Amino acid sequence: MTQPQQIWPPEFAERYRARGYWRGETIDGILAARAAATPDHPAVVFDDGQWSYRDLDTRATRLAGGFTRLGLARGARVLVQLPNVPEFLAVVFGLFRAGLLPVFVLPAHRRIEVEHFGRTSEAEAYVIPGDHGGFDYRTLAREVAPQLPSLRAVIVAGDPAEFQSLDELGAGAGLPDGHSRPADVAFLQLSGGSTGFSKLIPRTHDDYLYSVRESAVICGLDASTVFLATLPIGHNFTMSSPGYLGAIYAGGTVALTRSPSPDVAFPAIAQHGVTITGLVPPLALVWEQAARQTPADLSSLQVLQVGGAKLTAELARRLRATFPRAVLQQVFGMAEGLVNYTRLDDPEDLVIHTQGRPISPDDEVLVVDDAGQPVPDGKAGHLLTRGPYTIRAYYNAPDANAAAFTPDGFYRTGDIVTRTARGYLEVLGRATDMINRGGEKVSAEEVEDHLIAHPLVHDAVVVAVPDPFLGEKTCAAVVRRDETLKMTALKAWVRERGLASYKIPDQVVFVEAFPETAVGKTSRRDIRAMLRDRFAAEAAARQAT
Ligand code: AMP
Ligand code: DBH
Repeated sequence: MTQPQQIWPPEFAERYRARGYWRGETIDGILAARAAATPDHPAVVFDDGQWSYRDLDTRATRLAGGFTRLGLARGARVLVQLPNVPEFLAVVFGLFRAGLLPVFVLPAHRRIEVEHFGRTSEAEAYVIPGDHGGFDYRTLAREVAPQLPSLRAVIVAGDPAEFQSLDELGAGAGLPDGHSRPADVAFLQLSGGSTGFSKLIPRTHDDYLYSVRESAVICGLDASTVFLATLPIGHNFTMSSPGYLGAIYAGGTVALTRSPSPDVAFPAIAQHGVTITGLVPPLALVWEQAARQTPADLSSLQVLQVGGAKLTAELARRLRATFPRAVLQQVFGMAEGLVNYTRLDDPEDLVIHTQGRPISPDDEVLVVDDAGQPVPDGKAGHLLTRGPYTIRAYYNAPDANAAAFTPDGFYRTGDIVTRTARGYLEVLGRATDMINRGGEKVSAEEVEDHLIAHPLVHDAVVVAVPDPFLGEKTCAAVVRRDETLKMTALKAWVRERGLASYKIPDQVVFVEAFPETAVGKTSRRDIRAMLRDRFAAEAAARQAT
């Protein structure tokens, strides 16, 4: 097993350093610097309290000591599956400080995913909440831990049962700075999993901090910023665009809410004086409706970001009307690197119709046809990119790397875009079979594998079908072996196999056979078209009655 690394060719690394993008800082070093400069400023505020920069820094240092005493050596991987609670920040900064690598598992992930991330990263520890959102993560840990031979410890933020208590881990002596290094990998993010399983994305302190620092400038952050982490805090958007790291970089405050729903999040905005937050489009739809009649005072909100999936022009217009004091900002990013923003002073037309332009003058963007030839501005093509904060390789994934990167190091994003003459991008869709279910990415292949494992399933193909609420949702076309197999049983099967519930097919359609291409392969394109027609016909029939 090789240590995670991320390597740019020397001439690129030299350029990125010479231009001041990579500055030789570490993420935990930024926290230490802010704690030294403004120790009493609130770093994180939550339901029933707040931690100053001094508090957060002290907790991180103590946890760094605790993790080290577990026997974890520099570079070891730690699964972190915490919700939006202050302990998340203490744990993550503690790991950075000890030179340990967090792997950002999302609270929605279940046995199959956690095992996959644990095994591919050879994780040595796993940090969970006790109960959260009506789910007991200790039960999950009991299932997963025996399958992960590298695992030494399960640590619980809450009642630990037979596991280790996070409070106790952070009660001993701290570990001083100096264990993390700027050019080293700081953590492993998760890809959306466009081909089968989600891959691990190694990001260095240097490259990530560049994107964070510039994001903070683009989004207008300063010490008066209060960033509300509305989406899951482990996600790349919430972490860095500008996210909680941007807020801390600027010496501002991170506010946390346990739920993104308006009845919880709106009072939190009013209570903490939130100035900026980020949403995915389905949540933006819910907020837009709730904001029309809320008694909560949302006037502190200066910037409302929407990203992760395509925001329709219609919803963009409505958001601007319903949140007139806030600037709407579109964010088109990926955990692999490249992030695009509409700028705060951009004209309405760009904010409504585009997904923004890249952070850096050194973000190289290519829009190419199927043969790899550049297409003119305004024409649709595949988005390829390379730059000072975009990875050159996934961790331990030679096959995926061969497919996802060009020989000269461009990342194939899988997105179909058009580019305007001024360099703004509009996202049209995905070339691959990843379904974007309102920002939650579902790999068709992964779900198909589970469906096909059912003894009564002959074959299965999962495709995206349009959904007015989520943008896309999943539909499984299934050729069954026996008519006794019903939709509910098939959904239950997928659930019982331990997949996150957002991956369970929204719809199941039984068909006699799949359409085929000229060489006899199953044609996803035709299945998609068939299902689209079928749903359109059903919708029309419903309207007619
Ligand atoms: P992930 O692999 O989970 O980091 O997801 C990144 C992908 O999400 C991108 O490649 C896009 O397909 C999609 N995405 C992110 N932001 C946007 C956006 N603002 N508009 C359209 N698609 C987006
Ligand atoms: O969807 C994403 O992955 C995403 C969206 C907005 C992202 O990683 C980001 C901003 O940094």
